[in-house]
Amino acid sequence: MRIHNVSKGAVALAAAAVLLAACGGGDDKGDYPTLTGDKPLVIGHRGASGYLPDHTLEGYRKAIELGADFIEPDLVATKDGVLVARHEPNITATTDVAQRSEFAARKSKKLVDGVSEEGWFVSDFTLAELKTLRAVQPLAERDQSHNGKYLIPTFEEVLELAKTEGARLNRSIGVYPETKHPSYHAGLGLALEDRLLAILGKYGYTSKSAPVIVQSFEVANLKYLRSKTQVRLVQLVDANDVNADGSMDLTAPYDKPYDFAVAGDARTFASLLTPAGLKDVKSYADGIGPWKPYLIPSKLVDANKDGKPDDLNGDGKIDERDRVMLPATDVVKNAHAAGLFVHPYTFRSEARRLASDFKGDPKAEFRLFYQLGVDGVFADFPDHAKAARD
Ligand SMILES: [Ca+2]
Repeated sequence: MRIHNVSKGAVALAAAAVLLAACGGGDDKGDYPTLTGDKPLVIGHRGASGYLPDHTLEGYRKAIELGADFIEPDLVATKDGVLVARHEPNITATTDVAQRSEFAARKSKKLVDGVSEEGWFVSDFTLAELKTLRAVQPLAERDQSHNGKYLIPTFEEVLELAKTEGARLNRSIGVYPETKHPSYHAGLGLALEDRLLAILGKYGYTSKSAPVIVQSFEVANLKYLRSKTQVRLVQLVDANDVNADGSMDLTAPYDKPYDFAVAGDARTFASLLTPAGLKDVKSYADGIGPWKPYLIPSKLVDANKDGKPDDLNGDGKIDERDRVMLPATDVVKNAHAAGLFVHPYTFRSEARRLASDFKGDPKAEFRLFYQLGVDGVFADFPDHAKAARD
């Protein structure tokens, strides 16, 4: 998923604490306000990306060690058609490729979903070439000490890790792959879906009970996958930003699934979350993965009506810490009524990413969303998600 300027989370914190205390008996089933009553899933977003570079076997292993139920590889295709785990086709920010003189000539400009990007792209490298690169931590505020150590894993290596770690720990470790930019990959002649299906088939992952959930921001590829497999599918729901008043900013190109843009379909991401939209999503998917402010928005405050947001924590800048949580929307309720589970993204624990309500405590944000009934959370710090749940 994209990195947004804002990210949110909290209102009835006291109520949340009471509710979860009532659930403290340790029963996994029936006690949570989820679709099934089961515990919400902890999904290690890009591994344990709060601690280690995104999409590395070391990061996924760390997520498992921290208690993640699922690990989440984003999938892109190499020049020779191998699915590997990277957040984006453009690997400039997540690898050391820019320092590799042997690949200097591979730098190029490409259109990804209508947006021009410059850098190094996975589709210009064979798997063997990609394996000579090393991952780096893309966020400056996070630990840079692991840069240059870890390889880019293939999707099969991620499935193997989940299988062997699951056997070793005697618990199910699910894998939650995202098909990244399906239309873009199809345009390169490197369509992701059949490659994904072939690998899942090799592992026998073809049914709803398989430890796999496939996610995408586009719609047509999910419909295609539904015609070929019964593994669980999730419709991701994005937006451009959140406005000062807490409403969603649906500015193009982040206003709608890219295949809708290509097809001239007027529906937006928000259209997918109306009761009618959710019913349609249920025809091809098992759940939704909305950006979390669709579930509980937050707003900036302007108490003195001077047209400028108030700096609530007085640090001289305006960010998440100056936002106040608003009441929850009906999205979780309506999704559950449609039979869809809800896995919002992305929960990030740094204090600057938490709304004022949470007072710097990431667990308070998780508790608010668990109380609302979400069925899982994409978390950069899976240990915090687990601690708040358990
Ligand atoms: Ca501030």
